[in-house]
Amino acid sequence: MKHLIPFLMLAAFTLTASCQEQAANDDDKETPVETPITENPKDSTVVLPPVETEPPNADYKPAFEGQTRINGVKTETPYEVKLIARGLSNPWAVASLPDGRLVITEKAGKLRIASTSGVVSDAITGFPDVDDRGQGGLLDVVAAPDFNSSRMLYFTLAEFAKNKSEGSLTAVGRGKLSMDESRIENFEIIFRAIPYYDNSMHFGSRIVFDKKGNIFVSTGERSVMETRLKAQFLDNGYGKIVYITKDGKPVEGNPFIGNSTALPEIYSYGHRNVQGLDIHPTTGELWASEMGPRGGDEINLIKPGKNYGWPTIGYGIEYNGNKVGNGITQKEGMEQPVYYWDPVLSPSGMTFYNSYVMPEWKDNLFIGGLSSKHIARIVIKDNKVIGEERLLEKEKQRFRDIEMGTDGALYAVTDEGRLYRIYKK
Ligand SMILES: [Ca+2]
Repeated sequence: MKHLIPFLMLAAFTLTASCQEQAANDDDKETPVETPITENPKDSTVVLPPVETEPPNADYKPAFEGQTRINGVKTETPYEVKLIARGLSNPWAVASLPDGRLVITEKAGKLRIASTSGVVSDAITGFPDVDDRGQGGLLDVVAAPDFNSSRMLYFTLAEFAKNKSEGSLTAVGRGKLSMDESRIENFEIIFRAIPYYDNSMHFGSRIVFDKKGNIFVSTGERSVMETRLKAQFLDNGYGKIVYITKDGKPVEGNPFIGNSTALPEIYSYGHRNVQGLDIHPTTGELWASEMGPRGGDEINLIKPGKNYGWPTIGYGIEYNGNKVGNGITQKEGMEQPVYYWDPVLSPSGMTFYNSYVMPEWKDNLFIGGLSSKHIARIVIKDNKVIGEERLLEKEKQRFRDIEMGTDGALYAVTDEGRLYRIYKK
């Protein structure tokens, strides 16, 4: 399916193709026109050099070919990028409602609903006080699978202890969107990643429903040396992915049920700060993006009971230049990332693409990059990464979250307060 083209020809192709990604027009708020689908799926036919050209932070070697710096790819289907809203206040998550509109959290503790043309509602209230210092706040949101009848939305947040001096933790809460869409009713916490800790870092915090109607939630290890080691122990909620029912209870069959020293909600462990989660549309498996230290950002395929290695193994170094721990990248009993970046992507929210609108993107993974200021398009085949592309680099935004809309468009929010729509031209 793939064939190599001489690089001289590639240069010409790249120049033409780059014009497809239009500069966003800040004043353009017109309703986009939907394009009827007339074409068959295209094969990815072009193989480019790796998108990363900067030197790595660490001199570690990958565990297998293609684990980092995979060849570049370029989307051939013409698409357009529109800035449809701006002025959001630190949006952290964007998620679809069944009617196609979008719910967007703002870190300080507000929710808004946006139309696909970018008309944004007033703030929806009804949340408890959140710890919005640093990386905390009202974080992820997702609609319950039965939202049309239940009107339930699920959230993650940094929840303060009753005594605020004890700090905060990653919690999962839920509430009902009132009929007039002005407030969240009967908000309640259904899960807490214990214990509380008083800092403002590494809350993890993505939430995703699976086909059974259960919930995966990621947590962080709270960053400091004292807490990061907890990622390797099962008696706490730090650096984990948990699997819970819609009522916050451990799912029957969870891997550590029956282990008296383990929390029964834990599904996987040894994570640093997983800020992206989604379920592969074809395989049904859970994938995660994980923020590493300096270098060492990862994509992981999550399996029950597995240890993903942090802080014992990894491909990054400390921000001060030291090794992390003993500076090893592999250990028996610990999972290798499917893919890693050095230097950083700074991955945040992510979504698999699963619409007929852009057949070329089917089952591709789109990950928001923070310090890297682009969206990474990752092509996956047989659970291996086979291509990488950078999207929206020209926008120079910190991409916090990305969602595939029910209309087959991609929607992305940025720390700078923007909402983008990416759609077939
Ligand atoms: Ca890892």
